[in-house]
Amino acid sequence: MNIVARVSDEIETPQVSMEIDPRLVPVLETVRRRNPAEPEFHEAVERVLRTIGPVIDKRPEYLEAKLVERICEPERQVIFRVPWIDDEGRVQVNRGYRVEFNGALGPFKGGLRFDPSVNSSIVKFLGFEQVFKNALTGLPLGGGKGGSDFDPKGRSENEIMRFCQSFMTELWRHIGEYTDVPAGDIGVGEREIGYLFGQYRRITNRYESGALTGKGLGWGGARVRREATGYGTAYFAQEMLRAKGSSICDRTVTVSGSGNVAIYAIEKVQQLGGTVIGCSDSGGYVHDPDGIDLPLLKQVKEVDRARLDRYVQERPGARHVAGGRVWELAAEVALPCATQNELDEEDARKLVENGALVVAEGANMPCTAGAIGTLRAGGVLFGPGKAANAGGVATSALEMQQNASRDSWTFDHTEARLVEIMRDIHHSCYEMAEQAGVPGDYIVGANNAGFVRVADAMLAFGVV
Ligand code: NDP
Ligand code: 2IT
Repeated sequence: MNIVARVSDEIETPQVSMEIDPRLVPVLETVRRRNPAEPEFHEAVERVLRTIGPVIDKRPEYLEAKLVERICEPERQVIFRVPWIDDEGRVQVNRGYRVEFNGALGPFKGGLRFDPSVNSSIVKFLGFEQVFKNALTGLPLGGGKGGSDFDPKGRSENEIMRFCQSFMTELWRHIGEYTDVPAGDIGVGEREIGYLFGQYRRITNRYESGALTGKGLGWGGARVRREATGYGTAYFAQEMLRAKGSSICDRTVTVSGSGNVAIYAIEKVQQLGGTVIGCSDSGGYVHDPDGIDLPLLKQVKEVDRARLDRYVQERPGARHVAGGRVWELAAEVALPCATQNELDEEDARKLVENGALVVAEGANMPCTAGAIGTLRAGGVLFGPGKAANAGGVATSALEMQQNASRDSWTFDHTEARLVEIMRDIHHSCYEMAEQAGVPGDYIVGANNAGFVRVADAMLAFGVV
C-alpha cells in the first residue's frame, strides 16, 4: 500500500464541513429566495457556509456585522445586450454579464467566460468563488466574473473580433485598473483579450494596460500568465503530496480538458517527473500510456484549434475514446481542468477503486458535492479549486504590478513568485485546517482562510 493512502487513512474523517452552522441557515435561505433558479450559485454558497463554522465561532462580531450576508450579495451586477453581425450579414444577439462581487481587498478581478452555458447562476457562482480564491493569494484583489452566452466554436476570426468589440463597447464603462480588471476563462484566451483590449483602448483613448490581464507579451502581458493556472495546480498537488512526505515525481496523472489550464498542468506535471496518461475535451478522451506528447497536443489544440481525436491520428500508441470520461483511467493523481460538475460520484468511485491519492481542482467547482464526499471517504486528498487554481489570478496580479511600474519580469523570476504564492496558499489552507481541528481538510482550510481576509477588511470599512 502507498504511503500517502496509509497516512490519509489515519486522518479522522472531518465532520465540520458536513454540518451547516444553524445561525447560517437563514443566510442560505435568503440566497436561495433572492436568486431563484440559480443552482450553481446556491451550491457554491452552500459549500462555503457549511465550512465556515470555525471562524464564526471564534469571531462572533462577524455575525453581528452581518458579514456572511454581505459577502453573499454581489456589490454590483451588470447584464447587457451584445448585438453583432455574423459573416452571413445576419444580426446576432447575445447577453453579456459582469458581476462585481466583492471589492474589499482590491479592484474586482476575475475572468470572462464565453460559452453557451453562461447565465446569471454560472457567473455568480464563479464570482463568489473568485472572492475567496483571490483573498487566498494574499494579493490586493477583489473578486468578480463575467462573460457571455456567445459560443465561439465554429466562429470565424472576424466574427470573434466583432463579438469582442461589441461586448467591450458596453463593458468598458464598468472596468479600469482601479475598478475592475477582467481576464480570460473558458473560451477567452490571448486572442480574445487582444480584441477586447484593442476596443477598450479605442473607446477610452487610454493605453491603460492594467485594465485587462492575460495580454500578449508584446503589448503589456506578463510572462508565465498563460502557463500560470495549470502550473499552479500542478505545484499545489505537489505541495499536498509533499505534506505527506511524498511527491508527484513518477506518479501517473490524468487531466481533464485540453484547454489553457489543462495544457499547462500537463506541462508542469511532466517537468516535475510525473506521467500524464490521459486528457480530454468535450468530445471524449485520449489515453496515451507512454505519456501525452505535449508538442503534439499544443499543435492540435492551440495552433489548429482542432478536436482531440486529431491527436491519435499522429500518435499510433494512443487511443481516443469518443464520449468517454478520462476518470475511467487508473491514475494516482487526477486534475480536473475542464469545467464545473464534470467529475461526479460515479467518477469518484472509479478513482477511489483505482487507487487515486490526490485530486486537485484546476477548474472551478469541477467535482460535485457527491464526488467530494466519495473521494474523502475513500481517503483521497482533495484540493479545492479556489486554492489549487489560484495561480492564474495570482499571476494576473503580478501582471498588474508590472503594468503599474511599466516593468517586465523574466520568466524565471515570475515563476519563482508563482511557486512562492502557491506554497503560501497551501500553507494557509493547511494551517487553518489544523486550527479548525480537521487536519488535511483543504476545503475547510481554504474557505476559512479566504473568508477571514475578506471579512476583516469589510469590518474595517464599516457598513458600506
Ligand atoms: P479553455 O476554454 O481554454 O478550455 C476548456 C477545456 O475544457 C476545453 O478543452 C474544453 O473542450 C474542455 N471541456 C469543456 N467541457 C468539458 C467536459 N464536460 N468534459 C471534458 N472536457 C470539457 O478554458 P480554461 O482552460 O481557461 O478553463 C478551464 C477551467 O479552469 C474552467 O473551469 C475555468 O473557470 C478554470 N480556470 C481558468 C483559469 C484561467 O486562467 N484560464 C484560472 C482559474 C480557473 P471543448 O473545446 O471540446 O469545449
Ligand atoms: O477563474 C479564474 O481564476 C480565472 N479565470 C482567472 C482570473 C484572472 O483574473 O486572472
